[in-house]
Amino acid sequence: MTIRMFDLCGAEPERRFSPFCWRSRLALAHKGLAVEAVAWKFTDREAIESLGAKTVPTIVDGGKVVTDSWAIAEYLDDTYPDKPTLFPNGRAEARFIKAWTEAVLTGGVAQLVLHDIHEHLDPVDKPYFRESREKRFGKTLEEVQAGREERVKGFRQSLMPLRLTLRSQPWVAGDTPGFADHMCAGPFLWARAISPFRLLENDDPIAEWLGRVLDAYDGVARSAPGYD
Ligand SMILES: N[C@@H](CCC(=O)N[C@@H](CS)C(=O)NCC(=O)O)C(=O)O
Repeated sequence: MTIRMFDLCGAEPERRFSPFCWRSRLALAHKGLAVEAVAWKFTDREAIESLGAKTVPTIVDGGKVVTDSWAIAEYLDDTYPDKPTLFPNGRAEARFIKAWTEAVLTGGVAQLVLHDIHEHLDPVDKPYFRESREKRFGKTLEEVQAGREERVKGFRQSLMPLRLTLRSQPWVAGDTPGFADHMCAGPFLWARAISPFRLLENDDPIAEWLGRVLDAYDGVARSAPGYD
């Protein structure tokens, strides 16, 4: 049965940009499960609140609703154990990757592309996004993004743990990809979808790994609208 997944979109329904939704899209592809990725906007509250959810990704698998990208990954591995595992090194170590991507990577990317996100939203979503994010960051979207040409250097330095890992192995999870890769890739796929700004230098091992992520699973990420 096809799993339905509510997936954040921009003004164009095909432009999918949520870093957390990308985690789940890649996880579903890794499991080889059929998915209908339903375009969802920030202001479509009723569609997910009627399922008891507040954020996307939210999936519906038969009668089962699961929200939160980590909970979805655990659910998929528990429910479909005969498909390739998302946690080849166990869940405990993957939790560190989750924490690092949320504490360092996601915030770092947000500070570089926040206004670009706004520019790609449907007009109906723009006031909500501006108000909620300006409250969260304590400044305007334009102020958050200002000076990024200089600040990107510090961002690149903050990626050293990921870069060093990828110097000695092709995937964060080891010889083959896993949910650790999906979590690290989410923020880069987010930026790719909504911003022409270059986060990485071409010769960065992280850029090479990102190319592998884009091509993985029959190019599910590569074929999505974005800036290359
Ligand atoms: N911990 C959640 C976070 C999900 C999340 O924050 N999703 C955002 C989109 S990237 C969302 O749905 N935001 C709703 C809103 O801002 O109103 C997960 O891992 O799925």
